[in-house]
Amino acid sequence: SGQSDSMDVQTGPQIEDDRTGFSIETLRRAIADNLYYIQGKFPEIATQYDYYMALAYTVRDRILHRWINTVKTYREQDVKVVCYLSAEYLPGPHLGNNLVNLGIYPQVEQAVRASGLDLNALLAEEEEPGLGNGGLGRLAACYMDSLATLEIPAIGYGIRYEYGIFDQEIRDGWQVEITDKWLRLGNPWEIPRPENAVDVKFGGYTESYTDDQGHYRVRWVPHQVVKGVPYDTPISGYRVNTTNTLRLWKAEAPESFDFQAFNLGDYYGAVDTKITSENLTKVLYPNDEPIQGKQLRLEQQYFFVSCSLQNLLKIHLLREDPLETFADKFAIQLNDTHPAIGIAELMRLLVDEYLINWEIAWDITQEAFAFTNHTLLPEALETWSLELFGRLLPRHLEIIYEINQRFLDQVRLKYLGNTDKLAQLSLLDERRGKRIRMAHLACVGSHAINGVAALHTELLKTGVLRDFYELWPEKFSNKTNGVTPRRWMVLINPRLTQLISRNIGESWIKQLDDLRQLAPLANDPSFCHEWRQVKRAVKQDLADYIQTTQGLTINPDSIYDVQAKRFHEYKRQHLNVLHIVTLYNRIKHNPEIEMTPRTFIFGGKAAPGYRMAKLIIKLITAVGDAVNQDPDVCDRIKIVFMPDFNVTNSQRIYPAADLSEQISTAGKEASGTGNMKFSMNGALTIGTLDGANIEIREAVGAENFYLFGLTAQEVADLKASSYNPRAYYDSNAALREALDLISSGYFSHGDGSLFQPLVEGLLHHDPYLVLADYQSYIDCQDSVGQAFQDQETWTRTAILNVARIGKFSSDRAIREYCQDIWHVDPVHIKLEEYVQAKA
Ligand code: H53
Repeated sequence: SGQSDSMDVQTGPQIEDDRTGFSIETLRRAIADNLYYIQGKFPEIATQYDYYMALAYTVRDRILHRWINTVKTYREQDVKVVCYLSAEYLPGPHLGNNLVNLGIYPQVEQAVRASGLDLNALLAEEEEPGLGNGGLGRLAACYMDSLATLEIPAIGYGIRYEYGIFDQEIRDGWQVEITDKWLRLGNPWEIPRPENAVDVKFGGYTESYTDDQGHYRVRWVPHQVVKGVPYDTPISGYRVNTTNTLRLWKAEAPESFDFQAFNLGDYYGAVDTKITSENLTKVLYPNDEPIQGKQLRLEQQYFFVSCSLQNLLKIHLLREDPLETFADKFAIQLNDTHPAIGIAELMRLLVDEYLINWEIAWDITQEAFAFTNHTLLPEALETWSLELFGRLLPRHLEIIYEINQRFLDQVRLKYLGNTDKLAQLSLLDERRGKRIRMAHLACVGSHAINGVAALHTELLKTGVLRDFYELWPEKFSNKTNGVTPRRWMVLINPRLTQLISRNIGESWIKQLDDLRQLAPLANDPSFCHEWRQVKRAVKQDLADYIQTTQGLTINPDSIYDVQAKRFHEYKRQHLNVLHIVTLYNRIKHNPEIEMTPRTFIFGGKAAPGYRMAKLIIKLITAVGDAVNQDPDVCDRIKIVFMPDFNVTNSQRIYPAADLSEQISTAGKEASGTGNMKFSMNGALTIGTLDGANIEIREAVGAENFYLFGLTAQEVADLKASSYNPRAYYDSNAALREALDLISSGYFSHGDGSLFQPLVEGLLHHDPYLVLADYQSYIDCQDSVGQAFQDQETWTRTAILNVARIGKFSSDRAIREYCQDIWHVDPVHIKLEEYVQAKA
């Protein structure tokens, strides 16, 4: 054995020890050792999963060394820490990403081969933590990656759901939900920290008392107490030592709580308390936006926020810092309104538990918190009924009343006698049966408020948050979303990564703007040829996967036209289907028609209770069944529904796409992040002027982007002038024919009623203007089909897309948050010698 052959990682003094060494032989021995001592297996009976675990622990050991040094450094240097509060995280499988970040992918590949195994097979064994629904949770994971890579001290706080987002199966063309038992075989990436458990109170009542100094105080007498146990997962940065913590809370019964019942012989009652406590973090609510206003959901939100804030205060006091400096040491980001209750909770902790006076506590709170809004859908803005809220969190209700009163006093001074303003700004919605508006609480309690794309931020300022913008314009800023190129390029598209790095070096992986150096190569025929070969190989991989998993043959020379995202009417998967049916009709009318072959690929889950979204899935699979078997068309059109779209499965899809469908109704998609992942992998976009599409188009150049549809302003105007979808149906023969074919039962074995709700909804309501955008979409798709015929130009355009996509790195987004909102700086982590560190 000897030194590692890749010393890219700043490893410090290296001891070639089985837990830290990077040489192939050391890694091989460590895997064998872990198989024996962790899995308790010998090779003859070991499963692939056992080997995955043995490898995961091997990699974890190398990370632990860095993690411990990181935690130590943060403690010793009294640094300011970013605290990202998010009810959802979708980190995806950890193993591959950690290999990339540590820079040990090649060595591990060889060590695994030397053990007679295949790294890809082991990577495939990992169950991903599906602790989120979609964009919001995945954004949190990208941001954790960038924070570590930029060496910013950060903790991500969230919930350790025992069951993550359901697994999707397709049966008879319908979505079926299967519970996600992701922890069944153990999780090598987490370390439980029961010694850091905290208690969280629920229900009961409040009472006032006068303390020794004669101060009026309030105490909360809860009905129930739940214990929060933290589980920590290391988040490594790319080729830096920084390894931050993702701390997820699990609910348990407090040991002592029902001892009385136990002593009295009420064994069942005591166990019952345990069961109800553990229910709290049992399952992720499977709604993307809007979320469901259930009591258990509010309990989850309060639970993880209270655990996290108590934890922060504990860390702060351990550092022997005075409470007054709390906001100098922690920047707390609210990922949407889900953790907004944290504002009332920090006030409660400071005022009731740490006996700080209200004004000082309020200054600390406002200085510490910042709020990201992620949606414009009015129905997605969270509110809670006073009745439910007061029953669960009686003290927080009082605190919110107090915050509101002081806030409205301020508003009254500014808008003398304007009662409309008061009603519009109030934390309480007095109309809809008295509800607490969490977005208003988040705005009032934060020093910074941001949207997630330029258009979205502008629409916030003129729409849902306009009154707050008028009051505090200086609080508002835009932070366009970004995604991490480590996972979304390097890990998932090694062929493209190698091609790029061979030509422009590796700096782009940390400085994505360096991809600009690819631009001149778009005119280099041999580079373009290699690019095409890479794309072709990646498309073949996906074709092979679809062949194996679904028995469906697709043509890798066809356009891979992909729409992969949650199902929602505003995302308009049904507009995509209308295009497919239109092409189908064209071929049926004229079987000899010239048409660029296309493979339409769909992926995505529907919220289990969202009937229309599930019906759209059924429509796609039904059209697929007809089209894929029809000998007239199946050489030109194929339809694939990829079941169970999650991080793992998405990683096969983005690299293979030629065309990325970003076709939401303008003004509805806050940002989108899948749009960025497709572009980074060389797909061209067909899209509306919505969310980050606008900025992607600006970046890559209008001539390299397929734009169609109404603008957000035109959408608003059309809706204001009583939109009549039926008129589009009446005047457009191809549209009429497509809708009529669906209504006729052609795709549903003659059952004309199956898709009626969908078709009738479009004809009579069409809230997302599918029919209004239909012709524009079809025309645009026709030009895409034409353009694909010219592979040279297409490739050049794809290369330019990648060359100009640098802005959409989450590193850029995180740098902006650091500068404008958090005011935090990088902290370099040096590795202490291992032996010394252990001593
Ligand atoms: O957040 C993404 C955006 C996307 C938006 C999404 C989102 C959720 O996934 C869930 C709730 C919510 O309010 C918003 O729909 O446009 O890209 C990250 O910002």
